[in-house]
Amino acid sequence: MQIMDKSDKIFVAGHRGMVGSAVMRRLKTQAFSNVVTRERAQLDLTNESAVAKFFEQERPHIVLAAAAKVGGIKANNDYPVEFLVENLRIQNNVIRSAYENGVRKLLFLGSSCIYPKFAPQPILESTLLSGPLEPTNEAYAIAKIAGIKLCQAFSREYGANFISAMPTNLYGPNDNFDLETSHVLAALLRKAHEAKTRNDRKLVVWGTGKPRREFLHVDDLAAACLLLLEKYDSPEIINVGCGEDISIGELAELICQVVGFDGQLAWDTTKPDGTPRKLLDVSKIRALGWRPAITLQDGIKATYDWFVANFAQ
Ligand code: GFB
Repeated sequence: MQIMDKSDKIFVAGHRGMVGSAVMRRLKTQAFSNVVTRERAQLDLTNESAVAKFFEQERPHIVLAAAAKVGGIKANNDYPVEFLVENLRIQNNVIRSAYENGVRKLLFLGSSCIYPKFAPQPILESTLLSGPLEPTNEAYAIAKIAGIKLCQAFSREYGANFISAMPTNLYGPNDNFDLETSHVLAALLRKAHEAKTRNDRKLVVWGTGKPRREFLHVDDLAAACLLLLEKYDSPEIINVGCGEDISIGELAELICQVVGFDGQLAWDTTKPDGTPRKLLDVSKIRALGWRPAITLQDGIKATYDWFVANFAQ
């Protein structure tokens, strides 16, 4: 077991994103004093030589690999080339340079979409690569699986302490609220807010509303990331979720209630449902003593407040 020192140099890749910014907040409250970041304009993580040079100069002790091209079901389905190529480049550059520059520990973030479309629920870590993937996010999932396998290869071949966590569907401050590329929770918050503002009587939700998803507030994930960096030293992947799921229809109703939109829901079934259910088995991380602290209702309220303060017109 390897305990982090508060003065360890920690590189957060992707610190402006929803996950990276939550990790930054958490590192600050936990008094980690030596955090390194780079803006995208200063360091292009898809550029192999630029990443190598950055690692040679900075030589961080710990790396949190939270940089990725991410998006909701539509973006994933429409742009498989970009999701595959960009994510492979970023993770190959970061993981390899981390090893070559003596990084003591690296945490790679995957996604629950790496599991087979029809994996038994709740999904055990051991079901990875036991069946076909959900087609709408296959490219992203393949990239993430390659990242996991690269961390495991560095661990097996060279003894690196590179671990991988699989978060469930995330939401929270700094989420993407663009309706074409966002995930469902952010999209529905924005749609409900705008429908309320315009006094619409109808809110259009994609798909049938039947798929079930598990939602975790990103601040809970950030706490899990720090715990894993401090306590988890196995190359075996580990799930991070709240252990409960909800249908998209129920989520839409909850969001309308929080936002105060009292019109009707309408279903656009020309849009894909995606995987029918994605609920993680979280026994492994629970055994390490981690529990999420934010209920879905409270998390949605807090995210709506953030959206109103930072995004809404
Ligand atoms: O969050 P989401 O885009 O991603 O969609 P996935 C979840 C469900 O919500 C799908 C429905 O059944 C959507 O059809 N949905 C309803 C909507 N209304 C909307 C809407 O306005 N916007 C969006 N985006 N969805 C993603 C993967 O899958 O999950 C990624 O594509 C990633 O690879 C991420 O892993 C966590 O849960 O289906």
